[in-house]
Amino acid sequence: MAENMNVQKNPEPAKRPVGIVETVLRDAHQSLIATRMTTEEMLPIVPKMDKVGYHAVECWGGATFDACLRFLNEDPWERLRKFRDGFKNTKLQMLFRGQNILGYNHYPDDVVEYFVQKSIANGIDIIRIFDCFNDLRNLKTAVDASKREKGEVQVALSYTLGDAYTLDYWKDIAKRIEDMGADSICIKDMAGLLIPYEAERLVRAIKEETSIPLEMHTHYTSGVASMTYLKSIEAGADYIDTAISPFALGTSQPATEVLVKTLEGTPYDTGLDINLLSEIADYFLPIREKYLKNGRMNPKVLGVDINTLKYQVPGGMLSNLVSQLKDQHAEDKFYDVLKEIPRVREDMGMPPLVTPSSQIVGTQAVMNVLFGERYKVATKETKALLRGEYGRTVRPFNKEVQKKVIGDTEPITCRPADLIPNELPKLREEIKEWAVQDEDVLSYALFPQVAMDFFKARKAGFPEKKAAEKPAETKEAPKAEEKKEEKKEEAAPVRKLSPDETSELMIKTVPHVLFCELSGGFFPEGVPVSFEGETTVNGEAASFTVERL
Ligand SMILES: [Mn+2]
Repeated sequence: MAENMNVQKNPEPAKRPVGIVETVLRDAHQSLIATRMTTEEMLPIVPKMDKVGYHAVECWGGATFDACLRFLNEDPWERLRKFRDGFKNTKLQMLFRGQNILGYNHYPDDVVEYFVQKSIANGIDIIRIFDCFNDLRNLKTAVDASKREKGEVQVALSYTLGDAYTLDYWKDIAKRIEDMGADSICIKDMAGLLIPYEAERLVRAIKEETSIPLEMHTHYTSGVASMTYLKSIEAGADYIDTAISPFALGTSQPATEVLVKTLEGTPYDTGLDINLLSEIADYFLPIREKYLKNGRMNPKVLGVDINTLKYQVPGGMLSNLVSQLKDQHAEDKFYDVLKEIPRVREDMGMPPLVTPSSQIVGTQAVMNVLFGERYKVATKETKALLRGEYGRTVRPFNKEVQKKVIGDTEPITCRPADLIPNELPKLREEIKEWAVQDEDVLSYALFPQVAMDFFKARKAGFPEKKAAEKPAETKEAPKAEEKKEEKKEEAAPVRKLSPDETSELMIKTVPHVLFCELSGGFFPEGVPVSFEGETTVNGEAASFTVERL
């Protein structure tokens, strides 16, 4: 259609204020300090944040749930209720991994529905729902449940690059999201791959195709994020995700104050008060300093990771590779693995690389290189993926590879959760002596072992909480030991693996290790991490602790 270039009736463009979604209470600290900010550190600033006029505050979901139970001895539901009490005027937003809820595998529909119901009942207004394959079948139960509970539904596209991901692909999926009944769409660029002019094209295309608001979510990892936001806004994006400056940049989001100032006096003026924002920044500054000092925030993750742009692989995934290869004394294989990643991704149907697919592809690539033969050994997750248990990918799986990995097993083509029976009644029965609130069954459904440890600690009055207040470097390893001792007393004896055995095991369990630590965000290189897990060795239960830099 030809544009009429001669008529310029509007000297002043129409106002289109951009909504700001503040991420400091969820994604920002998930990305920079492995989700370790405590409720106690968050609550004092809530009344001030409530005065800002954010479109929403993202404060729950993603890895926060897991981290509360696993590392902070906190009840995530209690945290949510405290936010709800404090945020009287601001919408609360959460991130929800479709049929994976806040965990790493698919859960039955009754658990998904009850989780949505309880999230909204405890204070969530907006639920952002995504699937790592963009398989909309995996979102349907969560979307329908959110609508039933009168929640605001945002469906997020997991952004990625590749031949299959054309503008038509994104337009089509955006249209289908609108048709599903979503209240808004989000372009979720978890890796920082979306460059500014590409973002402009993408936003324009989606805005042409749909009439619901569009939100942009990206990370600063590759250094382009604020430019990407600016081009997106000019092209029609309605909301952007930003983090208050002490928890911005690096693997986190662009800084809130910077975007607010940039848009000031333009048609996109957010209307937010820069002085109020700077008071909020003042509050978070000492918290940043604390985590820098204790090593939880590593200056390395605050810079630009150019590998993200060069290899189109999420920055966190590359640092994972480095540490996996180090563990195997095979750092010289780094470039072989880098070449193997796109091949594995292709074999697996070109999925976006986001939790959990990024870990599955990355680990399988490592194994293919280390074992000297592709798919000689396949992880449990690779097998599940090639059986169709994570859903449908944009391209078909490589038939030969599939055959080699799963043999004659018939892959599933239905929505994976159709094959998972409901289990709430059974779960309620299992924890009835420990539950103190309805929500406990949901914590247990997602993270059975972690939740059970939490319930026990809660009953005992959190004796470990004092120890947890010590600096990060020293606190977790001994804590893990203590927990294991406790388990030894009450359950069947569990042998603790030696460091050598653990190292061997690492290669087999890496996906689980990463699932727990990564939880949808990045695993910043150099951040000290400890992880405990259980496995079976020659049919015997064994526990292990992994610590690495
Ligand atoms: Mn994110």
